Amino acid sequence: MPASDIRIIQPSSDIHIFNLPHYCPVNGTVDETAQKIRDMTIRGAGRIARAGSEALGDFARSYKGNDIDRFREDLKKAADTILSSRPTAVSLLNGVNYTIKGADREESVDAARELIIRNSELFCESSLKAAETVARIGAKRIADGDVIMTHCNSSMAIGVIKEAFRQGKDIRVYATESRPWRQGLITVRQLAEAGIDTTLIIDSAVRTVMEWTDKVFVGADTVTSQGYLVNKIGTSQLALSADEARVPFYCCTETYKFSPLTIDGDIVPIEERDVSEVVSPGDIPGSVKVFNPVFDTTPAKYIDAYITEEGVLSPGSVYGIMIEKFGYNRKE
Ligand code: RI2
Repeated sequence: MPASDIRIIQPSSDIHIFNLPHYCPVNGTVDETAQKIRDMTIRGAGRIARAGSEALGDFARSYKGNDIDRFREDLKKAADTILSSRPTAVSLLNGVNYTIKGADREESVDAARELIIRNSELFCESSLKAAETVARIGAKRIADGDVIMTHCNSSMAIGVIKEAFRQGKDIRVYATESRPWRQGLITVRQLAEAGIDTTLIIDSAVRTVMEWTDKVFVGADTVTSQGYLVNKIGTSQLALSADEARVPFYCCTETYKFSPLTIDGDIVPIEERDVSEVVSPGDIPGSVKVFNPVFDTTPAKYIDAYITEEGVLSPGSVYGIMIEKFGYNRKE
């Protein structure tokens, strides 16, 4: 059962599962985008942040009306709608905050609109640029002949692996299935399409395969001020197995997945999704409970480095970068 310092959140709506989408053009209304994030048509910590930011940009672009007070109220509702879609990845919160930053100081709807559209474009551009930088930096940690393990479907980890391969390094990759959503199938498809020697493993094969793995690369949903990693359920098992086998464990992440809220003591909420993702009706007796947490926490001591657009960071240096990027607004 969950440890006492983890808060479990249940999604409120029905969930459509097992369709494994990995790309979806956004351009939707705020409600449509929030729904696509909730049902995981749009997924991945970086992608949901850009989708949320773009939806707010579209909200501003299509806003009718000239009453600035009304605009601020509607903007807040739109931001809250996006934020309510998934609770764990702080990328969504940081993306939304970046997009609406300064809008409350504007005195006309036109000025606020322009600011939000510009912020949204800047956020999406800098997010994609950060991904390129992380790929370039991370690829240096991969040597010719390396056997790599990755978990779930992280565009950041995949970017690093693909960049190393593009540079001509001969690598092999083991990718976990990542039950229950099986995002690992997206990963193996993406790696195989790039021409990389790829093997799919079930989640419980991690410890066996770790024996001949050279390095582990995973993504992040949230990184705390203590340098702890919150990522797809099962990540901590990879980290423990890697530690036992003396295999370096790297997390590839943009710094907007760092959570400034954790400086002030906030606990990262861990999403729990519907039972139907794990079992079908009739699979098990009705008296059996099902626990389906989506993410877990890996303590800093199991993480060799965070590979970010600001460079390769130790977990202990996350706090300093967090203060630099987000400041610290203590809640009194
Ligand atoms: P990128 C995913 O969450 C996985 O936990 C993955 O490691 C993380 O987002 C980061 O993804 P989910 O949306 O930003 O599948 O690296 O629950 O693509």
